[in-house]
Amino acid sequence: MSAQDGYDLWLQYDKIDDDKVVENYLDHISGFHKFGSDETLDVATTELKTAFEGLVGQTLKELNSVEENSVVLGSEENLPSEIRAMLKSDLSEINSEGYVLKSLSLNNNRITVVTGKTDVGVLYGTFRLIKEMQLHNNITQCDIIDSPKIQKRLLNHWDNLDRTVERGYAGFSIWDWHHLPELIKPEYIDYARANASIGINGTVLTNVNASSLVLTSHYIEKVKALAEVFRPYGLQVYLTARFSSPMESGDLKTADPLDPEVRQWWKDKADEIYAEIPDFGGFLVKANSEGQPGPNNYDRSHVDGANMLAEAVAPHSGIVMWRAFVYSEDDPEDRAKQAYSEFVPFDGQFHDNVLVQVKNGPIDFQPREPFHPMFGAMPDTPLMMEFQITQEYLGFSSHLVYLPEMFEETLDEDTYVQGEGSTVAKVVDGTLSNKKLTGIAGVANIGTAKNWTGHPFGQANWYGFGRLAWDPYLDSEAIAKEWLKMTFSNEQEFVDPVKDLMIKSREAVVNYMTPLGLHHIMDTGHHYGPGPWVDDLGRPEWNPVYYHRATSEGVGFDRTESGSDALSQYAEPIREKYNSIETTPEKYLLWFHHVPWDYKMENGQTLWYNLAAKYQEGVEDVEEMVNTWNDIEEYVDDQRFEEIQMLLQIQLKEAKWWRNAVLLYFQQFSGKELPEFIPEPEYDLEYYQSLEFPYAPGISPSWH
Ligand code: BDP
Repeated sequence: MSAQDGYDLWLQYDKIDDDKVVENYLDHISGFHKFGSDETLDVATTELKTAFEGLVGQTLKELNSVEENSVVLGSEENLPSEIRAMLKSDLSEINSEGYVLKSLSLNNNRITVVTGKTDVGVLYGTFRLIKEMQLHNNITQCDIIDSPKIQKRLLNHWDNLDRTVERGYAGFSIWDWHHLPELIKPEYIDYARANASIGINGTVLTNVNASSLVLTSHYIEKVKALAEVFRPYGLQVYLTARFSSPMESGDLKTADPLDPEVRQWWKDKADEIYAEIPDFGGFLVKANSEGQPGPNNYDRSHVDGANMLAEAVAPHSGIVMWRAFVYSEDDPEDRAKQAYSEFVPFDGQFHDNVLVQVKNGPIDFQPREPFHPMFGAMPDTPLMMEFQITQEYLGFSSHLVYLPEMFEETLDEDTYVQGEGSTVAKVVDGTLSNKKLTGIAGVANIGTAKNWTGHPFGQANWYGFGRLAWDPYLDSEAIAKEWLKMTFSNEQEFVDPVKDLMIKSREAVVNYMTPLGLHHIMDTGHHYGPGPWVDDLGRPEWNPVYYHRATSEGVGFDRTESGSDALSQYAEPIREKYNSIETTPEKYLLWFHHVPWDYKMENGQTLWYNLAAKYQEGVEDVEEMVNTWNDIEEYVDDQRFEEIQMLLQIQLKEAKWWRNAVLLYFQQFSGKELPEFIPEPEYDLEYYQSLEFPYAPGISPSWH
């Protein structure tokens, strides 16, 4: 097998090694004909040609007319009326970005039509046709209709202008600001292709801890150059807006959102940007959070701030994504409660073009969190989901963790706000409260690494995020399978075990890092490795001890009525169910309760025993992953096989490190022996506590 550096992602068009499949494709496709002339249609046909030629090894000719065995591409309005008539009812089922892929017989000619309401729809349909071939599916009887269920499907890059990436573990930022706008790198095009292939339609280029420099005309030129590359792929650009920009990139004395000059400054800025980039998406804002400036600095509210920006971009159909990731500096309230407390009272007050962007859970991208209680609690405000694709708290790019399994868990959770079945997915896709504007964002794991994401399996998280953004009801297992087939091999003997490995990898990381509802016990700052002992940072909620609250009595954060009462932010029956230790799902036990070490759990064993068992299980899960991978060597090229093999060894080593360090630490409180199934720890607690990693990746200068 030839060496692969992973650059081609899931868009690998190597020749299909099954002759029957190839023959079948050759029998049914011999050329293409397009209706319309548009740069998007051009990229669609170019992609189809490249894919076809690679997959079946024959040139795909452009035809002058519709002939037998042609692929016919064009948006609804450009299709000839007879084809349009045949597809009338299919076309009535899709939205503006959806597509129809259909085998038809036209004047006795067999054809395959790829159409949509717009050329972007045609592009998405083309990628679907290509995918069908990559998956070796039969394309003789195509009858596929699909539309995205969420409108704004965005990547959020936490990329700084100096090319460092906050929480980035795959090298530096792919945006080469210094050489823009003149130098257009092929990576920009391939980035856009990859996103279009999974339906991602927007990208926020800059870090939420924002620099106002990007709003200067010098940088707007550079942003414009990227926007032009991305436009044919249906990918809009967005920027983060630093709230104090009128004072920093402008020369105003204030950034007070109610000050007329400030409001005018933002309007002018928006006009300036839109004059260069007519399809600019809008702004993403982190305000009054972790030291970022915001309206609160002027005693104004989030609504004042968001609406001011919304007014500036509204004439251009832009949107504002206002982040709800806030926890106030002097509020002693449970951090898990703060975003809800601060935002829910504002329900219904934001302008129509504002989305409030909420992280999946109430703390911060942990290996497992219950869903954020804001979902469902603001029926009159469009809430946008924010997932983190980069693995800040999940082993960076050294650990294989398949995140779509986790995304799916959150999307499937029932908020019960409007009775049973009020899932988070329904809040996000707008169906629960009939929202017009909907969105979902994933914090990107992309960098200058040759394979984009560092860990080759990190690509699956980018891919899977895109798929779930398109349809939040998809099954993460099915996504894993298609990704594996497109990225590695169609062989069932490969796909089945590795798909299982991927699915199990999520619970594995929960087990070896934060089982039973533990959270935020990573070492502080870089968040690499365990640090449950850290207790000396400036703010209480920056310290892991704040989250686990271990004492000789027990461990866990009491969020019931007797504790912080964060539970009251959830609807019934969650509130009642989770209020008692007995009825709380064990996976959330220590998230909601402070539990005695001797507490007898469902299996009759104590909490201490079960905690140890979970850590051990986590290590064994990784051992199983190692074994599974070793068994599939023959299906993967040497380069990727060996890289993943080595990375899994790092993961195993670190899983053991987690188990040993955390259990030795908690043992001080439980006062109990380690159960006999825990191997003698390699080092003592003092050793684990002494480890320092000053150069762990992912800390951006915005934190210094
Ligand atoms: C935390 C990260 C920090 C981000 C912050 C955010 O540690 O780097 O700036 O979230 O989302 O997870 O704003």
